[in-house]
Amino acid sequence: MLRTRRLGITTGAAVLAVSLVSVSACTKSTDDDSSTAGADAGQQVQATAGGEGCTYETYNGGVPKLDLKTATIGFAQSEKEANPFRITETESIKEEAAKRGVKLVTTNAQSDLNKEIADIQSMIAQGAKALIISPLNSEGLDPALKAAQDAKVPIMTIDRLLTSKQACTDYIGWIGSDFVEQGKRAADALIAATGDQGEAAILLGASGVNVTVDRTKGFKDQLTAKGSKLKIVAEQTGDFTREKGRSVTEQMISANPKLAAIYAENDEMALGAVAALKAAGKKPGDVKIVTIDGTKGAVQGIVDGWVAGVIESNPRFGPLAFQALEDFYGGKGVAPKTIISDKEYTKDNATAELANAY
Ligand code: GZL
Repeated sequence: MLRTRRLGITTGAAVLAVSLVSVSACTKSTDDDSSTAGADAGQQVQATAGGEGCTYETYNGGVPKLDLKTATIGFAQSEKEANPFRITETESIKEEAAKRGVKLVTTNAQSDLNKEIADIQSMIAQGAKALIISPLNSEGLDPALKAAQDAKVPIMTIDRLLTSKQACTDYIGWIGSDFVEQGKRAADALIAATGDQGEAAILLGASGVNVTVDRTKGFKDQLTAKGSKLKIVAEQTGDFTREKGRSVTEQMISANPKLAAIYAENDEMALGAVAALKAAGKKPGDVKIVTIDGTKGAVQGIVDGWVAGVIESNPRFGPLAFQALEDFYGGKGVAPKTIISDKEYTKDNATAELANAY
């Protein structure tokens, strides 16, 4: 069952480009194709159908129907909120819950997998009847998933994907970015910024996360597809953190004095790299950096000349996550994958678009 929702439909494709001018308008009717022109800027969403929509009746043999106005919903955040991506993601969930009058309880695993498991188990014990989870890793949440299954508490996942688990069995569905596409766009931006020449390094994201795998795959595949002359001389994880991004970059520029380019798999690592370059006496633009997220710090880095390009990874999942829960309990069904669209910041739009960064 493929639900249209104010679509600019790509006919014949399994992917529907959904333009939600105002998410609130879509909570009234998801089949409504009436215009809500003039509404605040919404989100461009691509819904990959990939099978029947999941409902409370079909999920894992059926779970109790909830009224979102009276039930308690839990949100499990994965990483510590030192990263604007995490801060914005949590804010988006809280704001949408408040807008809908939903009772929300939240936890933060502080980047510790065992704590995320305990957080999920404790929210279930406290009476959460449905969960929105941002997984820390793509594997390893099994004890928490089992506790939720045993308690018949359905889970909507956002952000990172539980790669070996099944939609509508282990979790309702997943909302996130196309991370492979992000890597490809980053490669195009780095090729343009460097004139497609010189030595390049990759600051990899955290290991055991599909985001890292996909952003790396997309980047390398695109370099190959474009016959790029960029030479990757180093790649090492910076764990998605600023501190490690800085220390790894210090090592990379020391070992590769001719380094001309860095692909950072998130902005926190990119800003760590900028700090390392500054400490090494480099000038803005000496080393071209392309990064992924869309934080204010990184986009300001474009304005200041330290960063060549930023591919957004949109963390504003709140409206879509609660719309999914509404559709799950309302019987319209939830797609296995919903891909949120990401913008791009360049030297041509960074100043004008800085306000939209997070
Ligand atoms: C992407 C998310 C990534 C961000 C990083 O959905 O999982 O994790 O790009 C964050 O900033 O650490």
